[in-house]
Amino acid sequence: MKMKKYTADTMPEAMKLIRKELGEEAVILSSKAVYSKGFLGLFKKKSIEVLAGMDSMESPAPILEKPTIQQVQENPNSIAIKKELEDLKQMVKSIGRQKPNRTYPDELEALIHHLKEQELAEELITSISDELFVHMKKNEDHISIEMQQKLAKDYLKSQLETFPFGGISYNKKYINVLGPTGVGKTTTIAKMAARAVLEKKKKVGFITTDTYRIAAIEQLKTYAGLLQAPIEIVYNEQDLQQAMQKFEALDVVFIDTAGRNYKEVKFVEDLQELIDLKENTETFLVLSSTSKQRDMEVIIEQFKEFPIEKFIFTKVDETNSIGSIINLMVKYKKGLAYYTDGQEVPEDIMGTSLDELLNLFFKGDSL
Ligand SMILES: Nc1nc2c(ncn2[C@@H]2O[C@H](COP(=O)(O)OP(=O)(O)OP(=O)(O)O)[C@@H](O)[C@H]2O)c(=O)[nH]1
Ligand SMILES: [Mg+2]
Repeated sequence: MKMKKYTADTMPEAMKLIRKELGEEAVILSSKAVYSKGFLGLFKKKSIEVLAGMDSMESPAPILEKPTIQQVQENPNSIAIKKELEDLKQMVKSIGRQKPNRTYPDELEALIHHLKEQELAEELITSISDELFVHMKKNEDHISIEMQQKLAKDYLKSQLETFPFGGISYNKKYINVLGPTGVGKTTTIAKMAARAVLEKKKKVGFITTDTYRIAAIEQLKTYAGLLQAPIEIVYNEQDLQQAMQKFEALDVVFIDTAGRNYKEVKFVEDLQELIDLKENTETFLVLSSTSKQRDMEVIIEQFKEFPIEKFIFTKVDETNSIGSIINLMVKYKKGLAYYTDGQEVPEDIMGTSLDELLNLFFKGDSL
């Protein structure tokens, strides 16, 4: 067992030092606040002293032979030594079993477990855990589960509050909905359009560039029919220009594209040029929350030429972990327009606020 004392101004700083030197397997053995003497008892400076240890890999414990009964009889001190040896062995064993998170007290285990289950990014989990630990140390080693949740929420809030939330802003006419194949773009457009008509009394229209499949056109036509809204199918730039003219009197126009259109660079460039992206268009990137985070990152990179301000996450009903929503927002500095949680049009769509997202995130049953 390697042990070392660390001194730092704050607990997170001490933890950083310990992690750097001893690695993730380190365990905190004790911690206390120490005050420097100061001048005439004034200007005292507080720092944190932490004793950390870890089961050192470089210097394995010496292999000691079990004392035999004969030896015990021969040496009366050996009973005490044997007892000490056993204690030491137990200690080393239990440290060996401790995984990285065991550097935190047991009280925090349920919350940390929940964050892990939700697949929140490791850095975010570490920052939250450190904050909770510091709070505990300041409060005689006590922290309620409500307080843990509150502090965790506050931390995530501080990471997310600068990004835009909520659905369509309605200050742009065109809503460009991008995303890979099958994530639910067309279904989500139908949900958004229904809300625009029913709740906001907007005059809406649809443009689809998804000309690969008859079924895809029919799918959007069906929704347009239900809303008694016009739809234009565009095969080229000229069609698109004509459609935009036809829709001059409308308030909101949804543009649906097939995921695979994005493989055609020329098409995408034309589309971008035609629609005055900055002035007239609000662009959403649709991702399925059932996808692996790494795959979603590749997709986001693919769409980075587009002025995407907010994500839409679909299929939240089909997953138990939504940490990737938060991870990706933080990583790519994007907002969240909606999340969708089912196939029913128009019901299964939620225009979220930051608080609603965090409530959803902490709703899980593992807490
Ligand atoms: N469970 C669930 N299914 C959804 C949700 N949103 C969409 N879907 C389903 O996902 C499937 C694909 O939806 P589409 O809207 O056709 O997807 P798309 O992105 O337009 O697909 P392409 O046009 O082929 O690129 C459909 O079966 C939808 O009903 C959701 O929030 N939850
Ligand atoms: Mg589609």
